[in-house]
Amino acid sequence: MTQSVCIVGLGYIGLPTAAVIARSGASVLGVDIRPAVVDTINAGNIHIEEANLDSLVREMVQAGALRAATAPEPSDVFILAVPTPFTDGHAPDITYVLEATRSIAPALRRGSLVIVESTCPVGTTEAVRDVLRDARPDLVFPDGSGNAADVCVAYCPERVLPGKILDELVSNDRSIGGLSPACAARAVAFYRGFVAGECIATTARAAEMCKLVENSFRDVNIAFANELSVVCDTLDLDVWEVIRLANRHPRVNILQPGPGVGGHCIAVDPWFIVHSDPANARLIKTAREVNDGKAHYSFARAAALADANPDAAIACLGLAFKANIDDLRESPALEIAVELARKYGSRVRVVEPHVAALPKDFDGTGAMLATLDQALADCGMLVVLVDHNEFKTVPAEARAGKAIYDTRGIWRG
Ligand code: SAJ
Repeated sequence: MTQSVCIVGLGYIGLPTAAVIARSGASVLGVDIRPAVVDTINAGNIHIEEANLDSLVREMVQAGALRAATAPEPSDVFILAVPTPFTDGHAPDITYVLEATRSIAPALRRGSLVIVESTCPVGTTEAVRDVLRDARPDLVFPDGSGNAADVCVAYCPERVLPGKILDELVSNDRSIGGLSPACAARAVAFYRGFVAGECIATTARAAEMCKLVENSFRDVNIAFANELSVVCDTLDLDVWEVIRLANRHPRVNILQPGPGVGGHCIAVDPWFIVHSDPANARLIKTAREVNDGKAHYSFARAAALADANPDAAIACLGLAFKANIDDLRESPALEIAVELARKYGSRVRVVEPHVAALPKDFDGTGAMLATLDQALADCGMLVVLVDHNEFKTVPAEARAGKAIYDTRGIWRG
């Protein structure tokens, strides 16, 4: 019998996951509280930008393997893929996960498998189980004693890279943590239906921590590169040249500096570890501060260049949090461009080929969205904030004679 799968949250993770599972032969219902998103998907279209996702979603919707709705329906498998933001004090906010949990509770049946994919602080899968147990006293849930449960509950973090999501959903290994060994085994069997990478069973708590550790590892390593970039500025050295040379050592592999770290993952998840043990997560916290500080530093350097070139219009190249995507969440490029727009108003042109209009943050500043060609023609100052392909290929003649601050090192030499 065709397996039915209900995925709650149709964002950057939920929608591609829904499409890939539909392609594996399951009958998939995607759930989102935003009616416009549901309508878009049911029409065979998508509301986010991700390589090759549009054609896969269209194909799956047309084949009847994928449909969307605003509420869950009884299913064999439920996947929660909703956001976990943090509060002002950097404390994790799992409200959306718990709301999504409550929304699936009435649709659970004996034999259902519930999987949390959202990035979560350690202990969240147990909290999800507790919410389900309260809502469904007619069903038995795993209690940690190895009891015979009616419903399996597991945690399996996504680890896909935006821009390569469809490939990595299939090829990456997965850490799959159950609230019992039986839950883990059941979830492993489910993921093996569409994952070519290895599916490794563990506990829910270890899988929750594993996800946070992966992104913290990257954040710490990017912080090292960003700290080096500031030190190299002090010493009047080209940091990209220094890193290129150091990386010739067989055991050195330094990442690339930039204007800071963005996105809803690496700029957020390390705080979940810090919050769980502030006294000991010192390096992780410092890395966050170094990366956030790099955005302030980049703004200050751009502002100094703007002040030294008072007649130049200023082109901010890129708003996205990284190259060749449309995602502006936690983007240092957006933060820097907005600050420049607030300070220099109509001198500022913003070039972001992946958005159709300037975000609201620019309202009232006087800054304008421009094409790359317009900005190159009009602006005497260029600030590279994102290494989009379009920017990398700007010829040297088009940049000649302009004041340039290149936070990504794309125009070296
Ligand atoms: N960045 C640098 N220098 C680098 C690499 C990245 O400044 O050398 C910056 C980017 O410009 C961006 C930020 O870091 O602002 C994050 O970009 P990213 O490409 O490192 O990662 P994300 O946020 O797109 O995806 C990460 C991935 N995690 C890891 O590589 C450990 C991905 O596998 C996760 O699935 C994703 O977070 C997630 O959803 O958690």
